[in-house]
Amino acid sequence: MLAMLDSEVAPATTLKPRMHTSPINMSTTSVTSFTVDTGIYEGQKPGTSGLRKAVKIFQQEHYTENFVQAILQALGDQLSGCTLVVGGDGRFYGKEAVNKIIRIAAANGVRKLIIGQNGILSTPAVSTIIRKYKTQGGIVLTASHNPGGPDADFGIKFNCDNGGPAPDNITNKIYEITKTLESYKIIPDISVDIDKIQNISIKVDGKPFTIDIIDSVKDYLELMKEIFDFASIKKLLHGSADKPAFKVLIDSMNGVTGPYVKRIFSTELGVDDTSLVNITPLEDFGGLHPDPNLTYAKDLVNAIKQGPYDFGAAFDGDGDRNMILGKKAFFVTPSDSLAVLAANLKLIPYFQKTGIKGFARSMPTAAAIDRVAAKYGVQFFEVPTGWKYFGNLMDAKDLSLCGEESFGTGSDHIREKDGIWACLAWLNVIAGLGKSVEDILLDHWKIYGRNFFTRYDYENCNAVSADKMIQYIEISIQKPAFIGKKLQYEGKEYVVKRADNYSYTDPVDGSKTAKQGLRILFEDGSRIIFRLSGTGSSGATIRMYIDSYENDPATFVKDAQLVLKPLINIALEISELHQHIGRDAPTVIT
Ligand code: VG1
Ligand code: CO
Repeated sequence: MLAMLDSEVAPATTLKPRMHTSPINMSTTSVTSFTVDTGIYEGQKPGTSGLRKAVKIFQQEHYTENFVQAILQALGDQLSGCTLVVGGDGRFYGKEAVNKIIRIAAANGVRKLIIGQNGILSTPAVSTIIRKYKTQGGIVLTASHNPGGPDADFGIKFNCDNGGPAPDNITNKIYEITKTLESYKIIPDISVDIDKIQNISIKVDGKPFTIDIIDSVKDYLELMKEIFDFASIKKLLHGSADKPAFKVLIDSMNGVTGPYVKRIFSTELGVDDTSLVNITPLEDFGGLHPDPNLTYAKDLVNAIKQGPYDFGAAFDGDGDRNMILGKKAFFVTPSDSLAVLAANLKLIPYFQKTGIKGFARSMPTAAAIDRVAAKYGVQFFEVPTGWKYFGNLMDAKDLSLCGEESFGTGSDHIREKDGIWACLAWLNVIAGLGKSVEDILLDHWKIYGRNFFTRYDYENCNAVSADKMIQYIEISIQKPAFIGKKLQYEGKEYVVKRADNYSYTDPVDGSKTAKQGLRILFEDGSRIIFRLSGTGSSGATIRMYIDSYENDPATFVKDAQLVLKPLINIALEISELHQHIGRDAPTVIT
């Protein structure tokens, strides 16, 4: 258990902060900051998307405080007098963390905090608010799709002033600070009712400090209304004289999107409340694993299979992921979703205004969007896994639309992937094309061919064995004789064209990121990819990605698992996965 290592380091305390039990009258208050000596916790290293650990790890004395102090110190010159946005996905420990951030930020010279009511802000909403109010950044309290509750996970992520997840140079800086931190600053006296929309100003060490508790939804809703054609979506959803109503079922999986879904789909678009499920954010997500895929969003899949619905969508805990389904639960892979949106982007008012600057996908994402980029002559980028790698391209105005196979889709309207945005984008496109989800896909494949894709996840593996397996594969695929090798399974043959450990040079700032996944590329464009997850909180998760292109229309309607079976088996053989980690089957297949 990797995570347990952290708790073995007991920090030294010399001063315990005083705590008031009831809120003090903030309007007249002037308070003074304290310095608290702390000890160092090992392993406060942000992964693919922030620091994610078990709640019990974050609850250790000074653990959360240390990390928050490190984030603030990493702001350097920007810290004094800055404004930060704070909010999270509503999971257990979130409110406690917000209060700690208020006390620590105030003591560190932050001038203003903008906080979502109840501590609730979806990840895309944080990005929206940072950009709209031009703040110096934000702190997102989420472990995204990881389960929540006292025995599950928590997470803290820092977003920069462009609204995007901190890039590697910043997260490395934060980590370096955690390794030498001797103390943090705090004002133990501050206690704020974050459930109430209000504006509070006090003096901290003689300087003004403001807390703005805001409506969690308002700014995000306004942005969505600027981007999409709400009138045509509304017409689609309610039908007209010649068209029946288009029935949707939206599942927030008890995550943060609940209040957003209610306001956008019910209040604005008039969708019946019975078509919006799990829309109350719960601290433990009601025991759900809030990850929108065919395994964890089974209830939605079954309801759509059996019900009268034309469309289904689900979102993850913090609202940045999405899954799109058509009638009878016709599944749109995230890679296809991205390609279809790319091909139809001009139907969305926002892109009519901004134009289409470029497309991008993460390396393991199937190459379907590459074909759309080629057809339209739009510039295209491939980046490592993690949304932070799209940010520079967007800031440089080189990128309009991007996505990841892990149910992440988004655009340059903000600097995070955006679940509700993807759902609205699909509805806007469907309204424009006047076709079913399935027909849109079938027509798309007729033009571009189909990239079959699957991802096998082996969760909670022994970390040492997983590392050994990755090393083993790397050595095997880098032998010169591997190139040109013919790999066969049940009569299908694939010829190795190239194999490497993926590395990326950011075209905007030239920064290099190495060892981002082992790739085996075949002559026909098919790919096998292995990488280790950077978002788990214990043990190791191995991800195996398979991408294969077919242009024979007879294969388009076939089951992906069937079409990909030869490559899947070749991948299992090359990696000797069973021998290394003793698993016969993956935990999750997407
Ligand atoms: C996973 C996904 C990656 C995504 C990341 C954060 O990372 O593969 O594509 O960007 O989660 O998503 P990893 O390192 O576990 O493969 V979220 O919605 O959890 O913020
Ligand atoms: Co997420």
